Amino acid sequence: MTPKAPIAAIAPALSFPADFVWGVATSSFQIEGAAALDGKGPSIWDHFCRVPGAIADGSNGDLACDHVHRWAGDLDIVQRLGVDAYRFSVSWPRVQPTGSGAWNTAGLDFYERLVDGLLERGVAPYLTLNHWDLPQALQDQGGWANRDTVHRFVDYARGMAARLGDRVASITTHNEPWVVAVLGHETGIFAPGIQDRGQAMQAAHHLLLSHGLALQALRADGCASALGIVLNLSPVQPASPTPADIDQARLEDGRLVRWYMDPLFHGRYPQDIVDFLGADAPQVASGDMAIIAQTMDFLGVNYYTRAVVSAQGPWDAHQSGLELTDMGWEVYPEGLTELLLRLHRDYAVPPLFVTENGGAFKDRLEDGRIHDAGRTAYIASHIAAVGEALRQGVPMAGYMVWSLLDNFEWASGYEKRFGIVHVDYPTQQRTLKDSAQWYREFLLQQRALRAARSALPARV
Ligand code: GCO
Repeated sequence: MTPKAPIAAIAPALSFPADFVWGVATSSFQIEGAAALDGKGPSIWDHFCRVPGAIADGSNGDLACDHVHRWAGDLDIVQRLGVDAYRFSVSWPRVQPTGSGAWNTAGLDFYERLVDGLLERGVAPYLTLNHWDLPQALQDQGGWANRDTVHRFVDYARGMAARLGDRVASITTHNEPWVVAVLGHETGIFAPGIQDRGQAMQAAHHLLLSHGLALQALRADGCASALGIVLNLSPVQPASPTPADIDQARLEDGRLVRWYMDPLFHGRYPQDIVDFLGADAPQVASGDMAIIAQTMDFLGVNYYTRAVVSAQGPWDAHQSGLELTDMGWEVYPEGLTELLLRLHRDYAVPPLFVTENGGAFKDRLEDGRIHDAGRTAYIASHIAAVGEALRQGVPMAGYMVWSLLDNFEWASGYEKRFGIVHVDYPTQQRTLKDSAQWYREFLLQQRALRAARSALPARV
C-alpha cells in the first residue's frame, strides 16, 4: 500500500504551475564509485577518505553505488519515478584527471552516455560542475585558496559546456560554496580538511569569482543551457530574544546567507562580516565583485532545516521538541517558506529551484519493503512549503528530492541514508522505498492536473 501523505500537505501543492520542474538529485562522488578506473584522477575526497578518523565508518567512495557501471538501471528508475529532471554532477578528475591540460576521453564518454540516456528517457539533465570533488592535483597547488584554481575551473567549465551544453537543460557552477569554504577549510570536517579561517574565506571568494567568470565565458561561447549556482541556505533564528542571541543570529546569517547572496545579487560583501573577519577577510582584486554579480538564469537553494543560534554556544536541537531526522536536524518545513520569502524580498532573484531537500531516516528493510513514513511526510510537507511560497508570489521554478539513492554521506560515510531508493551495498540491489512510490504517485497526480488544466478553455 502506498502511504498517504497528510491531505493538508498535498492540498497547497495542487496549485503548482504546469511548467514547474520536479526532479531528483545526486552527486558524482557520492554514487559513482570507479574511483581509479578508466583514467580518472584522484579527487580531494578520495584523498580525505584515507585520513584516519575523517569518515565515521572508515569508508570511502571507491565503490559507492557503483553508478558508473549501473547508470542505465539507475536512469530507468529515474524514468519510472516520472520526474521531469535529474540533477547530477560531473566528477572533474574523471574528465580532466589533474584539473588542467589533457582531457580523459573515457570519462567524457561516460557523461555523454548519461546525458543521452536521460534524454532518451524523456528526463531533462541538470548538470553541476563542482559538487566538491576537486582534482587532488589542484589541491596540491593550494586548491580553492589559490587564485589560479579559478582559471582552471573556467577552462573545465568551457570544456564541459562545449561537450554537453547542447543537451543539458541547465548548468550549475558550484554546489554549496559555504560547505567547501567553511567545512572544508575552517572546521576541516570535510575535504580538504584544512582549519584556517583566512583560507576558508579566500576559498569562498575564489569559488564565487570562478562562478562569475565561468558564466561570462559560457555565455561568450554561446552556451544555451540555463546558468546558475546552488547555495545551502537556512533561516537563522536566535535561540532566545536576548540581544546577545539576536546579534549572534545576525552574524551567523551574515556568514551563511548574506556572504553569498550579497555579492551575487548586490556585487558587494556584507560590511558587518568583513569587519568581523578582520585579517581573515579575503583578498579581493579590483573588478572581482562586478564579475561575481553576473545575471543568473536561476538560483538553486538546498534546504534541510533551520539554524538556531545562541551566544552561549551550540544549540541542542532536542530542546525544541520538533521531530529530528537521523542527522539530528529538526524537521521544520515552515523554515523553507520563510527562507524563500526572504530571498524574494531582499534580492532580485531569478527563478528559484529547491535543488535539494530530503531527510536521513533509519530505514528498515522488511519483506523487501521500506516503510519510510517519516521521509514521505518530510518530503510532502516541504513540497507544501514550496507551494505556500509560490502562493505568496515567490518565483519558484522547481523542486528536487535529495536523494535518488542512498549514498556516501560525506563524513558520515554510509551510515546515513537519504535515498528514496534503498541501496543494499553488498549486493548493490536497489529497492524503491515507500517515499519513492509516494513521489511517483504525487507526480502522476500533478501530470493529470496539468492535462486537465490544459484541456480547459483558456480564460480571457
Ligand atoms: C549537500 C550535499 C549533499 C548532501 C546532502 C545531505 O548539499 O550538502 O549536496 O551532497 O548529501 O546535503 O547532507
